[in-house]
Amino acid sequence: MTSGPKPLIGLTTSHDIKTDETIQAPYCPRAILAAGGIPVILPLEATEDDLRQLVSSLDGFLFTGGPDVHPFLFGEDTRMGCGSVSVKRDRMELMLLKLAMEQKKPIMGICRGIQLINIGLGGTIYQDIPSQTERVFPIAHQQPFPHRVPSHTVKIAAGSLLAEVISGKPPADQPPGPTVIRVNSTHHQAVRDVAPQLTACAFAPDGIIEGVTMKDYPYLIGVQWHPEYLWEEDPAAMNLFRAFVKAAAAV
Ligand SMILES: [Mn+2]
Repeated sequence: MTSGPKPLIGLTTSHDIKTDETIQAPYCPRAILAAGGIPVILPLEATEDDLRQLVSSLDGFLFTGGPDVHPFLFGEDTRMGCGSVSVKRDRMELMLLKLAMEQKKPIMGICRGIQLINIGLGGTIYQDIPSQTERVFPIAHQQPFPHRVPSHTVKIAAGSLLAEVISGKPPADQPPGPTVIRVNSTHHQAVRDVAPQLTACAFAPDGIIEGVTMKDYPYLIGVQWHPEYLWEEDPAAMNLFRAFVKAAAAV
């Protein structure tokens, strides 16, 4: 790691719509700390001016997992099978995404995060994978066992930033062909139409998109799985946090 001050990583927080409390599970903050950054939990009620100041002051932004994104935000009515939403969180995160991108700050998205980024840039998502897709071998994207145990494979496109980050090696040092890793899976929604500026670069065996990157942007990676439950034992998951924190340190 660098010897200077540690990069400050802003994290979006969970919102319990029944009690209106914000909740922060410790897994993402622990992973950021382990990767050499300092996690900073962002307030749900921050105004646009507050967020602009936070974006200027912090070095990178992690869009964390959480509930479904409201379908109106990608131009759809609410379909049967859609889950609960937080209007407050949708609003805050879309504002944060816009401001963070204006200042070209490194961005990472996890689960809801990849979907939110895709929607913010004009893409769509499946509101409910099982009822909206036909798959020959339907992967259990809501895995039936604990999050720390991987459940399906993901194929990562050769030459993509994600392949480089996951392997920790530059493209020239990677074996030819896609990189295959084992990931966990706790989602019933997923990226459907990829936003014009994004590139899908990771896929589950049933074709569901599990990773995106953005060309012509300093650093943006979204993943559909949850590396924050895997990094202690899985070098690929640790590399995702390390590369993000390193990119934030370089800002
Ligand atoms: Mn999955």
